[in-house]
Amino acid sequence: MGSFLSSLYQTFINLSGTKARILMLGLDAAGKTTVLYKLKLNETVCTIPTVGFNVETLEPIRNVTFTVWDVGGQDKIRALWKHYYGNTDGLVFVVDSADPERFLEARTELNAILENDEMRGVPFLVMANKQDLPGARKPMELAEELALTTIKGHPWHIHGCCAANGEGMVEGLEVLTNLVKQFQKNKTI
Ligand SMILES: Nc1nc2c(ncn2[C@@H]2O[C@H](COP(=O)(O)OP(=O)(O)OP(=O)(O)O)[C@@H](O)[C@H]2O)c(=O)[nH]1
Ligand SMILES: [Mg+2]
Repeated sequence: MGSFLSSLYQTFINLSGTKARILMLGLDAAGKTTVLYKLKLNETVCTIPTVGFNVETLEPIRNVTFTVWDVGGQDKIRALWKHYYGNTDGLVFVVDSADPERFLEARTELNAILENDEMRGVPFLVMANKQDLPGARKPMELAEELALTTIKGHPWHIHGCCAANGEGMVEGLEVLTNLVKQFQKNKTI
């Protein structure tokens, strides 16, 4: 009976599609807002540093509808990030792959986010952004700089992308849809 109900539930989810709340964070100028509007409008918008947040609902990716919260990353407003943690199904952490001087800062911020109780078990995607710039670190190199393999309790994936032309973003999010579905399933057990 239990497995019958569970497969019925799965069928329902598959038919209706899944909705997920995605939080997009990262240091200032990593490219979060550029990512968001490239995904939403397929346009490269001219951004200014975000004070506060932008929120957009995207077209479904693999039957998952992401509502993405892009929160400003300047140092003095990072204290506000925690107010967005509640009910997060997935984190997108955007990094400027061509800015090695700030990798340690990015790593520290990522760890602090993931250690918060409200983010327990939340899967994350690192967008290794700005792959078009000379000297940009490849995703595997960036994974090492951010010490991602030492992070416990959070499924993750890293993907190279370029928000300026859109390359790699959807592919990264496709992987995130699987991690988010698993996270949501675990929550209902
Ligand atoms: N070359 C290149 N530049 C990019 C890319 N993505 C973003 N940028 C540029 O990086 C700068 C910062 O981008 P934003 O999207 O405003 O960065 P942000 O992460 O939203 O910054 P905050 O709102 O301050 O947290 C802008 O000049 C963008 O045009 C990329 O893939 N390649
Ligand atoms: Mg922004």
